[in-house]
Amino acid sequence: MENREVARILRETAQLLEIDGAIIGRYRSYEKVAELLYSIHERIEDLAKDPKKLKELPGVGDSMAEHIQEILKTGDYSLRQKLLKKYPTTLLDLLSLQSLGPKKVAFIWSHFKVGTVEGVEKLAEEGKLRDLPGFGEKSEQNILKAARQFKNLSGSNRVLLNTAEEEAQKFCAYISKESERVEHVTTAGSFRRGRETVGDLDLLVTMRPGHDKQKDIDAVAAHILKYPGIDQTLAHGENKVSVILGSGLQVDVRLLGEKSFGAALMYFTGSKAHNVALRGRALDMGWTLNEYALTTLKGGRTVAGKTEEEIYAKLKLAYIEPELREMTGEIEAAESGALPQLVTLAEIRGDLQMHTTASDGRNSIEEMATAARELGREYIAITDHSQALAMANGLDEKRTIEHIARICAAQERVPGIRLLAGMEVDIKKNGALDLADDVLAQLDVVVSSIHSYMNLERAEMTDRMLAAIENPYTQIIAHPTGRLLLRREPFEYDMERILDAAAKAGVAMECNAYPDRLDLRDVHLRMAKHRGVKVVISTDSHSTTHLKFMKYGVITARRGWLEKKDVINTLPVDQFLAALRQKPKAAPTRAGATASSSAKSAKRKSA
Ligand code: DGT
Ligand code: CA
Ligand code: CA
Ligand code: ZN
Repeated sequence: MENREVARILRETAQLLEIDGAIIGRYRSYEKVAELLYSIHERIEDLAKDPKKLKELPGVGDSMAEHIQEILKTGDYSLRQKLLKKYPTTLLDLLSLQSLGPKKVAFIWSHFKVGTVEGVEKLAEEGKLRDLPGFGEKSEQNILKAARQFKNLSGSNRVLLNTAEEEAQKFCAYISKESERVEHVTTAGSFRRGRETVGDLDLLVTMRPGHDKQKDIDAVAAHILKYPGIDQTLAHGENKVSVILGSGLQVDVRLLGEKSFGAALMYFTGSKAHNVALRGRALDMGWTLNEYALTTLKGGRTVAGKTEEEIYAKLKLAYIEPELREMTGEIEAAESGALPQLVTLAEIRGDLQMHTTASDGRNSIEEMATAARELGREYIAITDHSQALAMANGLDEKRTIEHIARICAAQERVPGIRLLAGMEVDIKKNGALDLADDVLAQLDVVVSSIHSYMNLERAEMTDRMLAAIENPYTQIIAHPTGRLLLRREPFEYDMERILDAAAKAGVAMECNAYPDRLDLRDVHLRMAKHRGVKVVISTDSHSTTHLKFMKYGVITARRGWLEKKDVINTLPVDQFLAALRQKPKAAPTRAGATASSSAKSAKRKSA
């Protein structure tokens, strides 16, 4: 189990205890350990192997250690389950609303016996919350807003791209074991188009030539239905199997002969709107297009069907990459030869956001550098959090200077990849940066981002962002909208003004590749491109295992129509550094006073 999963169970227990009227010391003890688990770098699973080590953690005594062992062993905690028998499970949803703490939830529960998000939304709409002690009109509005957001975000069963990919890989590998009959297993649908979340997974199974009779298809279908990951079978037709996996993800599998492969792949990749346009185009040309083939209207002779490429060619269109098939101008562009040459993962040379044990990462500078080098990166920026993010053990000025020196020292030990000294510097409520200018001046890369006061009004948030962009030390804005997919809405601000300002200042916008973020998102990246804003795709890794998330950022960039020239971390390191906004060499107030040294000498050495 991950630390955060254990922490979630402890935190929920604390909240339920508070609602239950437990004394403050009791629920606080759970809360404190939950907070601790978010901030330590060791895996709780590893610590728990040695009971002594577990009890060395602050706030963990004999009984808490036992609770943690129970959670690790059973995946849940008996006290939490007991409390959930007393109260509706939906109270946990209510507790997850940012504007509702346990006190307010408890009050609403005892007063109205309302324990669901819908119920609270209704109370807020009817104005029944504002007069309660400790609520007020503003708080009622916030609760209403949070309830609506919650419904939007969680109302679907969509999953993140990486979750879908893990499930797809396992299932495809299993299906491929029927190797006598199965030629290829290919993903289609929204997953192939690289949408940020996936509703259900669509798989295409092609039968080997000579093995596409119904009895072979039936045999493969029978094999598929024996997949251990299946929770429930929804449908089993002639050439279709639909199942629900244990994780809740639905998978639609189609089985067909290789002659139809291109037509089927095209059809099941979608999007629906793109398919409709292609079918209309085929009709205008005297053909019909379906999942089996492109055929003549009269006589039904097959014109194309084996590959997508030949179908697009017959329709007098350049090949359209799956990421572009959303009916946002791709057909016109394919017609006139104006499709972009989309950026590829192989073109990415650098990764400009990652964390180490200095703040909230799991691995050391050297471990991150070695792992990035193995993935073929030519340069990385180590960007730990700054002091305002106390929860993540953010660095103040003194620690930042020490950290720069450590990055330079690590460079000596990890050749073959250039290490840039960076920081992910917090943008404060007023738009100021969280580190002093003379320290910012010494960094190779300043990445600025917002992690607090995320619910500001649109005008205030716009001004705050503009101030951060206009700060001469900001070079990259990280995860610019702050959204967390399926969990948190983006900040409210005027994106057009922000992008105009970024273009003018030469500040790069990040396409954060972390699968929970994908921020900027596709449509915003396309807006950025139109304005000539430079884009950097970064993983925001908090462990070496996250470095491979780069591919999700690239997919998102491709959905934003970005080309190699739009993404500056496709450049070799020196050109990349030159493409960044050039920040003042030293603080204007203390010119020359601190122009260190270590960062610069490292630059010379590894060039
Ligand atoms: P999702 O699953 O909500 O993330 O999105 P998709 O695009 O994967 O949608 P899905 O799974 O319903 O269908 C997969 C593809 O199959 C879809 O992109 C286009 C095609 N398709 C499915 N049903 C129809 C249909 O009734 N008409 C047409 N033209 N295409 C369809
Ligand atoms: Ca789908
Ligand atoms: Ca589907
Ligand atoms: Zn961040």
